[in-house]
Amino acid sequence: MTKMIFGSLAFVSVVAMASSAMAATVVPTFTDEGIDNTGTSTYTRMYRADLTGLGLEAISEVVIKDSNSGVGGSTGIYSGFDLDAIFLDVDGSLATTTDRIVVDSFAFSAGTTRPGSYPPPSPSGGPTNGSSSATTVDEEWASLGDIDGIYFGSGSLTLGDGGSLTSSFNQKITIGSSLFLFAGEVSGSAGESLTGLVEVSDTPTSPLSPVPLPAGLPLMLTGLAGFGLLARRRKAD
Ligand SMILES: [Ca+2]
Ligand SMILES: [Ca+2]
Repeated sequence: MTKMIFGSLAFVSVVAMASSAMAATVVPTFTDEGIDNTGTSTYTRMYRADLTGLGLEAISEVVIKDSNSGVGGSTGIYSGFDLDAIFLDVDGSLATTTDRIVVDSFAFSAGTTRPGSYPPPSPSGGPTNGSSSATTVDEEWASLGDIDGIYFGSGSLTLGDGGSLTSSFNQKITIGSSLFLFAGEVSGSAGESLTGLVEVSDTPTSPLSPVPLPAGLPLMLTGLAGFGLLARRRKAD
């Protein structure tokens, strides 16, 4: 819960397929969309980045890193950036919700927690609010697809100082003519901001990224599929 004017900045990395084979890095511009009034939270400030025009073809994962400023947020389980929601949105409007594309899986690395009030463990069991361990998000508690963060309560994930969250999509999301990234922080302070760093790469960087199949495996799978077809044909005979 970032109560300070100079809160924790976070860096956002979007790892995506570039049109060229070379890895590239671009920085998106986040706009402050104000306190959200479409969800159930009354404290969450939403930030939006336009993902078109950046030379990307598709998005595979988004990485948010707490800036480890040591001054954002509160102490204990509320140290650092408090993420309420993260999702892609086709039309860029929060008012329309059916075009949101939520994340399929998360890889979490908790940052450090400051001494003081609210010592760990959190009600969700991990070192920070919304984590169930130092490497696991309590997805039910944090509900990162929904804007529903409760101040000093459920509905968000606190990263901890220097913590990071990798949000992955099972299938790369094609950007097309319109695609936006939304991220919300549980905070009512206008001093908060989200500094974006978008990394574009065709090389997986996260443990959750798809790992290329061993050379022999696709052949084996094709063979197995062939057996299945044969079996079905025989059955039909
Ligand atoms: Ca929308
Ligand atoms: Ca939430």
